[in-house]
Parts: sequence; structure tokens; C-alpha cells
Amino acid sequence: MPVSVPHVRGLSPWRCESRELTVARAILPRSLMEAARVILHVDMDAFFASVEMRDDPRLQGRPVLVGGAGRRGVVAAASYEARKFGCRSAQPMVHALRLCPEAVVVAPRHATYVEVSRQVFDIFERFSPLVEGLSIDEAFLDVSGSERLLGTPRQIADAVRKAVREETALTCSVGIASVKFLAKIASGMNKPDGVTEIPAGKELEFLTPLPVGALWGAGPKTEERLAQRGIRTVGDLRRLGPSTLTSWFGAQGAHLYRLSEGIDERAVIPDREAKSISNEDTYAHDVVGVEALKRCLLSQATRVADRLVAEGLRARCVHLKIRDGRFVTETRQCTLPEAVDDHRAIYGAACRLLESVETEGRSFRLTGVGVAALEEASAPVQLGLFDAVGSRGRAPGGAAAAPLRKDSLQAVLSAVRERFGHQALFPGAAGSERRGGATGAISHTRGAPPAEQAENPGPDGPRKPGRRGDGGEGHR
Ligand code: TTP
Ligand code: MG
Ligand code: MG
Repeated sequence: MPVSVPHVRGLSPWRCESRELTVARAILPRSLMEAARVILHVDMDAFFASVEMRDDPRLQGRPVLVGGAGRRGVVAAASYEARKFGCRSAQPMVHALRLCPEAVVVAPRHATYVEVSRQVFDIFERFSPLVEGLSIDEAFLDVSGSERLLGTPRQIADAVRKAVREETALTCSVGIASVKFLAKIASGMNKPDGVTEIPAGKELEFLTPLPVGALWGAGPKTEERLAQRGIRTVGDLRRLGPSTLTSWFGAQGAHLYRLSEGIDERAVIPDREAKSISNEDTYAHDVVGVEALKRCLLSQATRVADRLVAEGLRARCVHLKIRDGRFVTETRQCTLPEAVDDHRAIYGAACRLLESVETEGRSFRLTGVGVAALEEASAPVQLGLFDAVGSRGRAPGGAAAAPLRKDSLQAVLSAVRERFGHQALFPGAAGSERRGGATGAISHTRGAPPAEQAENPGPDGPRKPGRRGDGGEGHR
């Protein structure tokens, strides 16, 4: 049975699980860890129309179109009753009314939808600290490693649906998969009020018969070009192989091929403003090589740690963002065994995440380190499984005072930097490498300039408006 999740911040149920997940990440081959990821994509059913029907009982069971009623009005949302007549979002209202003359047209109430959206996102965040919104009515939830506490992925999905139904009187549909794009496809397969699970290992079977347009990044033009060559399904596309696809479509072809294989390494990056702190830099000259990249990450991890200390917070999730010279953006994330505000822990995690990025033959224009799943630094640090054998922060002799010393050192370092500037006390490794390192001075542009913020978001996909921005420093 799924366990109901208490709505108490700082008492996150995933805390107990993430240590195991972290250990597993360290010892298991990456391919196995991919299989261990569990991503939910939750999308509200006929969102605007359902809110209207909920709030006005006279609309129940009737075909409802939300949108502008005038001659130039457009349908924002169509109830499922209206869809039986062929009505759809983005249709001209006149056209929709021709298809379904008895439909009731309702003017949108955006403030109400935003309010319900907040309510629904609050529910999502009770199930995972890793919630990434895609639009007003949908989000990814990374629930990897929550199985023991919350139940199987299916039980977690049902618990989310139950909470949404009980607390908002609305329904949603959920897709479950090991990667983001498959979860997104799955959530649309049993609408309304349905769940679709693509079990780990069944990804190719699921993908093969789908039309190529189901893949993110395969727009109508690409679909048409492929159809001209007889390529209609994802299976057809996979059979072409990566080199043919790359010769036809360049980097996009390689990306499509990876998707056709069910590979999508994009992490679920939590994006509520109040829930993450990050620091990213765009470089005047691209950065090449792991060592140079690590120096960038150390600087960013240090800034993030300083912000955590300044705000009296600790973080449990670390994420890495990296964008190459061709504007391909990749993100990675991990959960730490305990909440930290220490730059070394954040830097260490960022370096481990960097190991999963292909750096050979690539140069990078942007790196960023961020933290999420924040909690008050005063919250008690839970002793974990491994503390019993003296691992966490203890001196070889077993002196239990080490964690305390570590914490206060970070606070002192942060305070000195706050007072005298960032270069005043740079962590040992960074200081020496910066002065005498192979690449010498890395030219920095602090924060992303406006042009960078508006650029092509790359395969990481577009960010929706109104939630987290994509560039610059400190999303908190
Ligand atoms: P969607 O999730 O795309 O659609 P939906 O929730 O209405 O229906 P479904 O059950 O298929 O998910 O969009 C969410 C809301 O966003 C939708 O209710 C209204 C708004 N919207 C527009 O205003 N214009 C559009 O073109 C679309 C697609 C959505
Ligand atoms: Mg929807
Ligand atoms: Mg949606």
C-alpha cells in the first residue's frame, strides 16, 4: 500500500531512501542506474475546462469550450465531452462551434487557474523534492528511490492522483517511465484520469510502433522530411542508425536517434523559485578539458555554499548544468545522503555528475552548479546507516566532533568571503590551480548576459514562463 505523505517541509520521506540511491550510484554501472530512475509526468485533464465545470455545476456533463467568444476567439481548452465532436485547444472558436453548436463557451479566469496550479504543484512537492513544471498544468516528478516508503511507481502515481482528486476535485493523468520524454508521452496515452506505465526494459517495445512525431524535437517539418523517405515510425528511424540521421539532420539527428533508443539523460530539475540556489557562468572563451571544467565548478560550488550559509540553509540535491559550443545543454542531478552547505560536498557531487557528461572533443560555453531540496540549517541532521561505522566526517580515530568542525569552517570561510570578496579565501585546490594551472586564467563573464538567457534552449527544452528563469545567479 502506498503510504500517505505528510505535508511537512523538512521531514521529507525520501530522506531515508536517498542514501541507498547515492551508494548505488557510486557502485553500479551507469546503465543500471538509468534503469533505477523513476520519473512521473503528471498532466491535468482538460485543465481550464475542468476548473470551470467544477466551479459551475450547470456545466457538468456538457461540452464546454474555454476561450474568447468573439469572431476571432480561440479555444484554450475543450472539455472531453466537446472533444467527441472534434473540438480542440487552439482551434478558432467559430470553427469549434460549427463542430459542436451546443457547446457552452466560457471566458477564461486565469487567476483561478494559476491558483489551482499552485495547489497542484504543492501536492506534487509532497511526493518528491524534484518537481519540474513544464506548464501551468503539468510537471515531472523524479521519485527514484522512493519505493520502500511510498510504494511502487504505480502506487505513487495513484497516490498523486488521489491527492489531486481529493484536494482539488479535479483529475489528472500520469505517465511513468525511466526517462522524461517517455513519461511525457505515457501521460497522454490514457487520458482522462488514467495512468500509463512503461516498465524499465520495455522502452524500445513501447517506442517502436509510435509515429516519429512522438519524439521531442521531431516537429512537423522533420516528420515530413522523414515521411518523404518512408520513415514513419520510431522503429523505422532507429533502423536508420545514428550516422545516417546525423548526416541528414546534424546534431538534431543524433539527438533523435538517442531518443529512438529510449535514451534521455535530462534530469528533473526542481524549478520553484524559492527552492533552488544556483550559480552559472557564461565564458568569453569556451572551456576545454575536465580539469578546467572542474575549476569552474569549484568556483560555482563555493558561491552556492556561501549563499546557503548566508541564508541559513542546507541542500540535499545538487545539479549540474553544462552547455557546449553548439548550444547543446545538458543537466544532471543527484541526491546527497544528507543535507549540506559545505562547498566541498557540493563540488564533489558536481564533479561526479560531470563524469557522466561526454567532454572529449567538446568545448563548453557555460557551466552551472545548483542545489535544491533546501532545508533550514538548524534542522536536526539525521544520523544515517553509515554513521554507525564512523564514516560521516569522522577523523580516522573516530572523533565525533568532525562534522561540527566542518560546518563551522564553512561558515567562517563564507563570512570571510562575504566581507572581503570572493577571492579572499578560495578553497585550497582552486587557489593553487587557478594561479598555476594548465589553462591559466579562465575568462569569466559573471552570470549570463541577456543574450545568453534568450538563446536556443537546446535539447533541454524550453522553460515555461512564470516559474524559474534559466540564467544568471541565484534563483532563490
Ligand atoms: P494541456 O495540458 O495541453 O491541455 P488540457 O489540460 O486542456 O487537456 P489534456 O487533458 O489533453 O491535458 O493544456 C493545459 C491548459 O493550457 C489548457 O487547459 C488550456 C491552456 N492551453 C491554452 O490556453 N492554449 C493551448 O493551445 C493549449 C494547448 C493549452
Ligand atoms: Mg492538461
Ligand atoms: Mg499540459
